[in-house]
Amino acid sequence: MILVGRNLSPFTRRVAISLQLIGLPFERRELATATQMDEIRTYNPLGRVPALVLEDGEVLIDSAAILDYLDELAPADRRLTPAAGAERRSVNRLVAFALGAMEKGVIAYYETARRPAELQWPQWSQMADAQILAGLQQLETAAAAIAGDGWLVGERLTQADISAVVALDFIRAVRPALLPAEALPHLSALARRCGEMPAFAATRPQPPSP
Ligand SMILES: N[C@@H](CCC(=O)N[C@@H](CS)C(=O)NCC(=O)O)C(=O)O
Repeated sequence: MILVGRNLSPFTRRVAISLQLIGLPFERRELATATQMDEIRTYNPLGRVPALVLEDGEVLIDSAAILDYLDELAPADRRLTPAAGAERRSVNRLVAFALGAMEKGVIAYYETARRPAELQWPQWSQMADAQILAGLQQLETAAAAIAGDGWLVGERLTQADISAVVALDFIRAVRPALLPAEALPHLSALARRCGEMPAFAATRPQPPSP
């Protein structure tokens, strides 16, 4: 399989980490949306990452759809989202907060770093920042309830942990001023713990160049 997209894209990174944790081998095409859109369109007509090219050439798009397929391939004890029940709903709820923070992070980053200064609308990025913080705060509350070396939902690491940590790392990379070092201590502790795992360490995003 070939994963298209860079680790700075949190949607791509959560797929990269999931592939590694499930134990599925894959190659990377680290294409950037800002400069390599034409090539990205050859995989996804929308010009978005991630895309995952399967062995037979079929191309999956959108991280949620890709992760849904990866869970189909995973042995039961490596599924990242439970197949049914209360734990599935809890994972999906936390993932929705993480995805919301990621989406609003992309918006705030584009508005403040990519849009020409004279066209920027500060209220727009401020609203996005408030939504980022609201999403991350929900993840912090869930992380505060973790006992010891536990996980956000159930007895083992799930997509909730992956997406929560990826969201936090992404916001720290693209909106560093939004989160002082002491902010979100429980979520940060979870991120440090995950950061020791090769799948997270090897995909850590670099802050974008100015
Ligand atoms: N819902 C999509 C979001 C993907 C997304 O927004 N990707 C960004 C990169 S972080 C992108 O491709 N942006 C370029 C664009 O939308 O034009 C997913 O989960 O895969």
